[in-house]
Amino acid sequence: MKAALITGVTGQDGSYLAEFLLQKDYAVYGLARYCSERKHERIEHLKTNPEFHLVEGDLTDTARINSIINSFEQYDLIEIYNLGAQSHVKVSFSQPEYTANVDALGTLRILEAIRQTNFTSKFKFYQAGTSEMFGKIQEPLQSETTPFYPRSPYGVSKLFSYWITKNYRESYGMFACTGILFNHESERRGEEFVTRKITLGLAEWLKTHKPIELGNLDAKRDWGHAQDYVEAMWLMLQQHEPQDFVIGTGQTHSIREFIELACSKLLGVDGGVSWEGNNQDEVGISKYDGSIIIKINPEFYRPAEVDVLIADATKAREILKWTPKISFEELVKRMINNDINENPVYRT
Ligand code: NDP
Ligand code: GDR
Repeated sequence: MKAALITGVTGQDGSYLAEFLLQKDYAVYGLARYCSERKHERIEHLKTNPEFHLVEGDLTDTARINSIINSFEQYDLIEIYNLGAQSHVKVSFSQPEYTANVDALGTLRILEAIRQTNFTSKFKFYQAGTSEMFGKIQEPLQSETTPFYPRSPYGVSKLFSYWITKNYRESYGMFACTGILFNHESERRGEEFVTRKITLGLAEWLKTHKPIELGNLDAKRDWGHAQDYVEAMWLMLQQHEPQDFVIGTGQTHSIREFIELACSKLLGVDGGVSWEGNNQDEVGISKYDGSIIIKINPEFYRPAEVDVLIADATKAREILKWTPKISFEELVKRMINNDINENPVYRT
């Protein structure tokens, strides 16, 4: 009898991971926060599955985390995927303490709860680490051995979680590891992250010609599709030994390139966007009808920026046999199609 507990099950990754694990015959428990309106759009379709159970709780609530962890004794194997987090980098600058409470101490609460059970060896623990821990990059390609240099309260909090996970592994022999995942997006991506903001913004622009307001267009990210990345999380917990892995595509693209590709998918190869002006006065103009698609709003700049990220996922390729299946172009196409067609894909 095997069970999985997913914190952050209502989020992008949590919803894909729950689907993935249900197909593999796990009893899946998803931790969700109490909210006044119990609408969990990304997982609504899973609620009728008898193997899927919602558990109410919050990562800031130690007693509740302890009681949830203790409730799993009946199972032979329990995999915990700690995906719950205040995951927005910009928000972490305005809410640093809350971010640290959830993203750093939340991890410690789970690890300590596992350690205090009398069935610790039944657990395997996955921590959702991030390329934001590399921040101001110290090597052109970032691997498991690249030194960290986080650039936000979010990145610093996640780095605490990385080290505390390693510490519990080394101190208590727990099966606990961190996946250092680079950006991954999807049709279910939160609306405040730049890729979804662009694809939803383009859908709106088609109807109303309202320009999309963005910050830094020159940052570069290594973007993959979330569906590929949840498989990597699971693979990490199927290894004999707990180890940390970098997961990414090895390719990087700027926000500007994402916009250009999204516009060409939307408006055809002869459509697309051209750029005029500099810095805060820069605008992206539709080649199709000359109207403004993109404007800069300095409100979306960050106090400290992560300029470029590129994964070296050689270790994952060699040990986990993991490679991403969905290309950057396919990712953009899927997101555009989804948002233009207003066709929610929250169903399998
Ligand atoms: P989302 O922001 O989509 O989901 C975050 C989840 O965490 C939501 O279910 C949210 O619940 C939950 N959550 C937030 N605060 C708490 C809390 N106090 N107690 C319990 N649950 C909470 O993130 P993603 O799915 O994109 O990412 C999953 C994880 O992977 C996160 O930890 C993120 O930091 C990390 N990560 C993400 C990457 C990416 O590119 N997507 C890359 C690398 C790491 P609610 O719905 O109630 O808000
Ligand atoms: P990121 O993702 O910070 O990499 O964190 P996000 O999409 O928020 O930003 C990517 C880059 O785009 C620039 N940008 C904007 N970003 C947002 N959100 N809104 C804008 O209007 C905008 N304009 C430009 C940003 O400055 C940045 O450089 C994501 C999250 O999922 C984290 O939880 C995760 O750990 C990392 O990816 C890997």
